[in-house]
Amino acid sequence: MRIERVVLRRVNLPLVSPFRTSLGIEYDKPAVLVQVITKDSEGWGESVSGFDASYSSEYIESTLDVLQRHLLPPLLAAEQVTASTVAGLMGGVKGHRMAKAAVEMAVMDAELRSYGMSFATSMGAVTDRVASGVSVGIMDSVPELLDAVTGYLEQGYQRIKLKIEPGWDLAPVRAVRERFGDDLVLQVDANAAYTLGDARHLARLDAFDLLLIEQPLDEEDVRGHAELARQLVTPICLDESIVSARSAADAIALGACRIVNIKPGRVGGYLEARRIHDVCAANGIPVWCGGMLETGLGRAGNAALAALPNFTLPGDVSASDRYFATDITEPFVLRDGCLDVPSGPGLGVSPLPDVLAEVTTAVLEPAA
Ligand code: OSB
Ligand code: MG
Repeated sequence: MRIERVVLRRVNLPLVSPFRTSLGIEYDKPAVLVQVITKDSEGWGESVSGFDASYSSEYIESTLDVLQRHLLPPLLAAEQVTASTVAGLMGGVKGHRMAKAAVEMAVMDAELRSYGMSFATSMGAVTDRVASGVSVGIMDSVPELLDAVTGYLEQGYQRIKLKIEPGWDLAPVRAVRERFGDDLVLQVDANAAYTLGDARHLARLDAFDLLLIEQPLDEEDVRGHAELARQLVTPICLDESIVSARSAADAIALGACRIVNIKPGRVGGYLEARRIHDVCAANGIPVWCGGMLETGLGRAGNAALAALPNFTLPGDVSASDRYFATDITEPFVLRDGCLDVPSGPGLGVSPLPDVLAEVTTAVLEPAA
């Protein structure tokens, strides 16, 4: 298909409650939305880059800049662009995976809509509902955390992930395990807040029967994770360190992780996400779908991805109301601890024009 126009929107959605991690605190969720328009179809993509470069080197303004300056011009000039060729057309640009992921997502959505095929079907989904977990931020006190977890469990979330950092690790984990019992599926995420020197401290988490510890060390410290893995009983799961199928294969070969968190935005898109899923499956490594507080657009794609067969653990694919009072699509709701995988053409959801107008802070259209 030929792309006639691309419209970029910067949006900002207030979060229902502040989200604090070892990286900082977020009150709003920003995103760049990419709308690809062809003669007979249109598609939507969402970039997961944040306000700052604390999670990865990308951030919202870098995404807008690289899209306009480097990624979109060759696409607008190309006669033919498809989901499977768009990565190649952007291949002259190093890195910027979050920006590339948003473009690929929009192209894939437009293409699949023109065929009437869903993301789930095109990627090889084997289920129409996915188990939903929730990522719980760092709180001011343990009682406040216990209240938040109680609320999520009452709604039916199937597993709890606690954000941790030095000074907020053993005590909150112990309190949640004691309050909710041994059956609670519980895991933690450090967002790279520790060093290998903390190994003995982190080993104390072994007492709490965690499903996994996510990204304890620096994203580039893959060998450190392998060393840490030898000192912990709790399985290590990597998030930030896994940026491609190749990095996943390397981390697995080094023994740096027994589980992988796959975020399409972080790895350059849904097609690379599927390749990581396949590499992990071939190595007996279970995966789950991470999240970046996506709007309903990214959530739709993530739910479809999480329906692939090796996504055997509940993901950070929570209902819309865990994040926003009003999502920009029809809201995703929790039903028996699961989200339905959209089955309509493409993402199966579209932005609601009124909400979109309300959250949009800038509209940019790079010239063809
Ligand atoms: O590390 O998984 C992470 C949100 C922003 C940046 C990094 C992370 C997260 C989450 C949120 O944990 C997961 C979600 O979207 O619910
Ligand atoms: Mg993480």
